[in-house]
Amino acid sequence: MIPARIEPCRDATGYRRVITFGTFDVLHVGHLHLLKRARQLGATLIVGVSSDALSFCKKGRRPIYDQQDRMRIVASLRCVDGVFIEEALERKRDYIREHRADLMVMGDDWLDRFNDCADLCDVRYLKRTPSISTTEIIEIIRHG
Ligand code: C2G
Repeated sequence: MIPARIEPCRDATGYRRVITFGTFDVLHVGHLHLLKRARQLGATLIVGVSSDALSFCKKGRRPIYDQQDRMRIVASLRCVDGVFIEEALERKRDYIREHRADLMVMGDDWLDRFNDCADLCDVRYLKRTPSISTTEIIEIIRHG
């Protein structure tokens, strides 16, 4: 994991450590909106970036950018305090514990999929940004 730049300090309304997960391949504004909103909910945002192997399992294709580059790009965002590799969807509970998260945020395309973690931290699903996805971007680049 790339260490957090800022030491967490809980404010009166927010969470201390927010965690989220994703492939973040060919980063676009949908990703950015999700990350910024997640960060606004807490003092620190930690992002689990899916490994190339996990990404292949989820999407059935190799990501355009490999995991190291996707990690570098996400880690360089001002709203992100730390990144690590997400090896498996089923390891959510381990990651929440390892990173001492008190809130997990996901887009609502994953609605209710991770409710079993609610005994470890709060779980919130944010509205997905409409009309944009990496898959669509790849299609447009391929076929115009
Ligand atoms: N997202 C969004 N709006 C979009 C596209 C994506 O809000 N138009 C959100 C997704 O809902 C997700 C995050 O951005 O919360 C990352 O999206 P992906 O890279 O597509 O992530 P995904 O492959 O769905 O991985 O453990 C769960 C996962 O690893 C999620």
